[in-house]
Amino acid sequence: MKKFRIIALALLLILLPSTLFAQAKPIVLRLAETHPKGYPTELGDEEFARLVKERSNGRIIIEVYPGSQLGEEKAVIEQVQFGAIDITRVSISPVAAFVPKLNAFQMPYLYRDSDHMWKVLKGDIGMELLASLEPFGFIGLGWFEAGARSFYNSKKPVYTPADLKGMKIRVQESELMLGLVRSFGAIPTPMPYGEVYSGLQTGVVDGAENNPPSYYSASHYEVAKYYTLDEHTMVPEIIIGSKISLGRLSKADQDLIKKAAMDAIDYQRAEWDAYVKVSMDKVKAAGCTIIPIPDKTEWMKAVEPMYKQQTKEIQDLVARIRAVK
Ligand code: BDP
Repeated sequence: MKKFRIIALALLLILLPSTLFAQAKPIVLRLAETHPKGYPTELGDEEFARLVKERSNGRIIIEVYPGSQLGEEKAVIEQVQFGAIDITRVSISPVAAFVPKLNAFQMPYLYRDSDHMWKVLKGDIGMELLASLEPFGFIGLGWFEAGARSFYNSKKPVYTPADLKGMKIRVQESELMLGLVRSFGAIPTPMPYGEVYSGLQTGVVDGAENNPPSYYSASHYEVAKYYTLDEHTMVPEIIIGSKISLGRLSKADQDLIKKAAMDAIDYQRAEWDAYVKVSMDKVKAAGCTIIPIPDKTEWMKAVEPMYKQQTKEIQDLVARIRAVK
């Protein structure tokens, strides 16, 4: 009996620290980010990770991998779908290839302004679209700001859509963006973000389109100095999790992660505004030709037919978005 008690005690001493250790081991989730450290979306990711760590008392750690370390966006989205990457922050543009409904959010000249877009994203429609990602293998966590996208090129100043005619323009891997560039009479060339700089430099493409922070931070301004502020789209960024990997966590932990992503939005938006100013100052100082387009009527006219070409589902969503006051 005594011998049995000694063995039991010894076992307890051996097992106790290992169970304590097992409990203390955090859940580590990898988040893929295209942009480099310090870019507003990356800072937003860091804030999201900080909130998750703090609110879970260090039980859940999100490791941010910036600068496309885990791959370009399309490949990363696929890996998230398969559960090989846990979370990513990407533009909704390439996600729409997997979840077509999202195209509604990147229609040209859709939002009245950024406030209108944020009312949509944080309201019922935004929540509905995040939830609609689940059947496709993703858990929609939240949105980030990405401002407005405009054309830039290495050839000449562009003042009207007619000036774009025949130009080869890089687009994201998105059907809708291919159509948009064609509406302006230009030739769309889909290409991963990481290849755009050399594409512009070697003349594989004449131009591309993006917001001021990307134009500046990816150094595209060095090789495409004409930037026309036509602001054709406002394409929100999205944070998506893998249904396979996040699905293994408890409902409470999934909710904690979702809430943290939503709560990181305001921080990211403030960082965004600051970085837009820095970017514009830098590209002006570098001698880029910035062409403001105060009256966008003819730009809007050129893309108007795109609205009629959309599915009924998207047309209905567009109508609801426009009705948000
Ligand atoms: C930037 C987005 C990034 C996209 C990139 C692109 O933040 O997620 O990958 O555009 O054009 O604005 O591919």
